[in-house]
Amino acid sequence: MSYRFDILTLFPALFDGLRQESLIGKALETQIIALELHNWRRFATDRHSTVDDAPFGGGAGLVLKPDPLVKCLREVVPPGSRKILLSPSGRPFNQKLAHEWSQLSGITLICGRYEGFDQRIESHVDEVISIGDFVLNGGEVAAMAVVEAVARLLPGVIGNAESLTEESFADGLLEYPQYTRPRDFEGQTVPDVLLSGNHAEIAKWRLAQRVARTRAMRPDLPKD
Ligand code: 6GU
Repeated sequence: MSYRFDILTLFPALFDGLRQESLIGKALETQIIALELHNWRRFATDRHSTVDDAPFGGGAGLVLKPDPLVKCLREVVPPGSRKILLSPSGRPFNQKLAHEWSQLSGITLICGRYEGFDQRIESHVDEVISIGDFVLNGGEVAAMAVVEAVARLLPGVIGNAESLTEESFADGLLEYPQYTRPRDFEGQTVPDVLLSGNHAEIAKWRLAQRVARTRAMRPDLPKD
């Protein structure tokens, strides 16, 4: 059975690039994942297929109407899929959530546009999620980030399972610096310890580098 991503979006063409991305593209081909796009504009009932309207109480911009979106949710979401609304006002997305969601049969990602959603939509979803403290024009780019983060944790998507357990956030520390050839690049040389062949020393150095980098770049993360 494929892991199923259902995406509700007014701009399905934005996902064309994601489908072609190498690892996601291969996972689609081998049917490890399925990516179903649903343009919920087709659930609008008026002559102009209206999906947004002026906010009660006044203010700039338009608000996404609840009726076409909720109708779409009712008709397309498969049983067992977690319904996730993408919004800058959501809870922060992180690696722990990616792991949690990778254990499900699938997730449904709801992408907004314009100024926001009618509040009553929230009662029809399981989670409201943001991918960071900045504002995007719509949830599509955020949805792609979530698809990648979850898909790469599924068995068979990444060849080397070791690269999953060693990487940043698997244990709350950022990654150690990596080097490849040449040994001297424009005067910047590879640290001697990495050329020493002493695996215990290399492991010690890498852990120290991870702690130092986490402290410097992310003072908000725990250091050990
Ligand atoms: Cl999920 N949506 C939008 N529109 N902006 C965001 C975001 C989501 N996460 C961070 N900024």
